[in-house]
Amino acid sequence: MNSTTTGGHFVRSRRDSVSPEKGLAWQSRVIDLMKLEHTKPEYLRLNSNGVVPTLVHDGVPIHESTLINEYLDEVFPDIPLMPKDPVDRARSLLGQI
Ligand SMILES: N[C@@H](CCC(=O)N[C@@H](CS)C(=O)NCC(=O)O)C(=O)O
Repeated sequence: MNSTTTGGHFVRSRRDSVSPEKGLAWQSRVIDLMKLEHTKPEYLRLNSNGVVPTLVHDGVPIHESTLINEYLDEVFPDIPLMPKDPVDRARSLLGQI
């Protein structure tokens, strides 16, 4: 997957990873909250809310964890992150709020 996720203040040592859930290759970009990197203009251009995480896929930034999961399931449906059953999906989404 040609994508970049920005996230968290915990430094990842590997810059290229494969998502264990969906088997997609992705590249991590660390945003250090302690250094207020999430408030810098270059990050705010990706995520105007100034919070992590942000997914950048094919040059398009997407933020909000729930929306990122829904996007990934729609674009890469082979291994779904969310349950197919609407009730189970609603319960899962409630757990993410
Ligand atoms: N609703 C957002 C919440 C994101 C969020 O609050 N991220 C925290 C880290 S877990 C953050 O970036 N905090 C920095 C700040 O609020 O200044 C989501 O689910 O993506």
